[in-house]
This record gives sequence, structure tokens and C-alpha cells, in this order.
Amino acid sequence: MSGLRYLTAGESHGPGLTAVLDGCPAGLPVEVAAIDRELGRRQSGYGRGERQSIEQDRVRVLGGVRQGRTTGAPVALFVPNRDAANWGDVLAVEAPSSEDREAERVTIPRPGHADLGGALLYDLDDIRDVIERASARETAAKVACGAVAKALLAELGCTVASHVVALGGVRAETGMHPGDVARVEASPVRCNDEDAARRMVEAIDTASAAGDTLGGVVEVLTWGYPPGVGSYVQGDRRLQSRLAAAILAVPAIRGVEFGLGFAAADLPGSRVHDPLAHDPARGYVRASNRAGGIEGGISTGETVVMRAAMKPISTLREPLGTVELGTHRPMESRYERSDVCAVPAVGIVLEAVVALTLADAALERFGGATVGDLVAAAEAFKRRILER
Ligand code: EPS
Repeated sequence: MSGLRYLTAGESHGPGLTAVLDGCPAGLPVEVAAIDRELGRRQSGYGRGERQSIEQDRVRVLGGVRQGRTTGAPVALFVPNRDAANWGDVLAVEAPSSEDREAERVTIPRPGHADLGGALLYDLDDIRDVIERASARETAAKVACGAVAKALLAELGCTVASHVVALGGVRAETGMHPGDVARVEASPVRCNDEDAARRMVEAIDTASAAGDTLGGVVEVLTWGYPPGVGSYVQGDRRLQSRLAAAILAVPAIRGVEFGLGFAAADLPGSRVHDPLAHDPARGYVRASNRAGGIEGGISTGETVVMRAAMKPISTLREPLGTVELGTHRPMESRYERSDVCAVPAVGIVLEAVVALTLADAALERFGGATVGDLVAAAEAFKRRILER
């Protein structure tokens, strides 16, 4: 069984989103304000839709934390949907009258969305059921859980950050270091390259005027992750396979790469692999980090570097061709309020799922009913390899 696991439930316009985070060791300091800060970061970014001006996401901690610390019990989190008040009985648990139901029924699937696949899979005659759960609103619950995972990683001396490296075809020229965090947070598109950021904002404005949407690429960096987590002995124990699965589970993510990533496929091995060295104070080190902090499925202790590609949001104001459910009549797709670009926001979601995965893997590797046990085991391992 995994070290740290979580499940989410809830609809985009129902009462709210629920999450249960199980396996968190006891004694972890948890601040509601820190979770809310992450929720606020997820709501920000240029190109977001009208929904974000309705919501002001705040978490309610319903279990597992007492007097500022985790108790070892499952952590229960609830993020209310303010917008639920504007949706009347559409999301009611009780059955409506058949006339109301017919009037509210959504029957025109949006291309690129889960609409058609979901309606066929669950034999639904109202696409509203799909829209509600497939909505990226669910990522607020992921971010709330991720904030707790980040607090756990902080105990191990580890920080997760992200920045936008491409948006709508505009590429940033700068990387990101710990000293750049404030600048990235201040950028409307969470980009560390000011000139590229300006052009990204322009690209979003152009897409918005055309009723279109934009995707992009986000880089996620984890500084200070302990070495020795993950393994090569089975595919599902490889740290990168667990991270890739978590990243690809975020809505609209279509690709993931580590370190040099796809660029490594074009280069000779001599320009891909990181030469090894030994430093008496630090032990075994790498002269570069083209591997992105993972070799043989095991963390090396170098920065874990990943990039994820997000497709453009599939809800377009300018309609695409579609077919009505049941009647098979050709139609134009309907517009459901959405974002023009959620690439800056997805960085926060990616940070959350990366933090959850890295915390899970570290707990599995080093164990611990308490945070103290976990930190002591990680330190003991570092000492052991320093002596080799
Ligand atoms: C989102 C909430 C949704 C959408 C968006 C992201 O709210 P609403 O449907 O009320 O506008 O704005 O969801 C999508 C883009 C999507 O494809 O599902 C959020 O909170 O992130």
C-alpha cells in the first residue's frame, strides 16, 4: 500500500469539493492559511474565466488536524463552491420534475472534451453529469491535498515550484532557480522571462478576441528531494513512472518529459549523460543534471526537473462541428463558460500532484508514523551513502 494516498469527490457547481488524504504521518504542522494560499494561486493567472471572479477558494479542514498538527488520522478537506448558489436545483440530489429535467438537459457534446465519451460510457442522456465531474474545478481539491504534501516535503528540506516555459507557441528563454520564485509569482503568466511573458499575454488576448484557446508547457522543479527514493526493480516502482502517471492525470495534460526530455533523443550519449564525481563533503555528485534528478528510477538528490504539455482548453467560443446525442443531427458545439488559457494555473496543479507523488514515494521509502521518524530515516540514509 502506498505511503500517502488521496481521493477527491464533488461537482463543479454542487456544494463543493471533498478530499481525503490518507497516510499523512502525525506531527506535521498544517496551516489553513497555507492551503488557502495555494488555492488562491490556482485561481490566478492571465486568461482565466469568469468563474474565478465568483470563487474565493477557502478550505475547511474537517478531520485529521488538531491544534495545528496532523494526528495521523486521515486529513479531510472541503472546498465550498460559492457558485453553487447560482445554479438553483440543477445540481440537486433529489429528482426534478420531468419538465424541468427536459428543459435543463445538455445534449450537444463539445469536441475534445469528456462529454461524448462520458455520456456513452455511463449511458447518460444529460451531458451535465459529465461536465460537472470532468470540469477542471476538481483540481482545487488536488491543490488542497498538495498543500499538505508540500508541508511534509518541507520537513525533508524540499521545495516544489513551477514556471511557464511556453504558451501559445511563445517560448521563454530563461530557466528558474530558487531566487526566481518571487518574480515568477508576480508574472501574470507565471513566466520568468519578462519579454516572453509580454508576448504570451498578447497571444492570450489575440486568442480571446478570436474565440479561441491556448495551451503551453510548464516546468516543475523540486529542489532538495532526498536521494534514494524509487527503484529500478519493477516498472511501477520507478520514480519517473509514478510522477508521469500523476502528471498525465491532470486534465488537458498530453505529454511529460524529465530533464533533457525529448531533446535527448536527438543527441549523442556523450551529450546526454551526467558525469559522476566525488566530493568529500557531499558524497557522490553529478557534474550536470541533464537526467533531471532521476537515474534508474531512483532520485539522485539533484533537482527533479519535469515539463508537462497542456493542450488548449477544449471549450471554444467559436463553435466546432459536433453531433447531437441521440438524434445524430449535425450541430455547432455549444459554449459553456470556460478559460481562454489555464496554463499559468495548471502549474499550481502540477506542483500539487508532484508534491503528493514525491511525498508518497518518500513515505513508502523511509516510512514513519510521525514526521520525526520520516526525517530521521531520510537523514540516516544520507549518512549511509556519504560513508560509501
Ligand atoms: C474551473 C472551473 C470551471 C471552468 C474551468 C476551470 O468553472 P465554470 O464551468 O463554472 O466556468 O471555468 O473548467 C474548464 C476549463 C474545464 O474544461 O472544465 C476551475 O475552477 O479551475
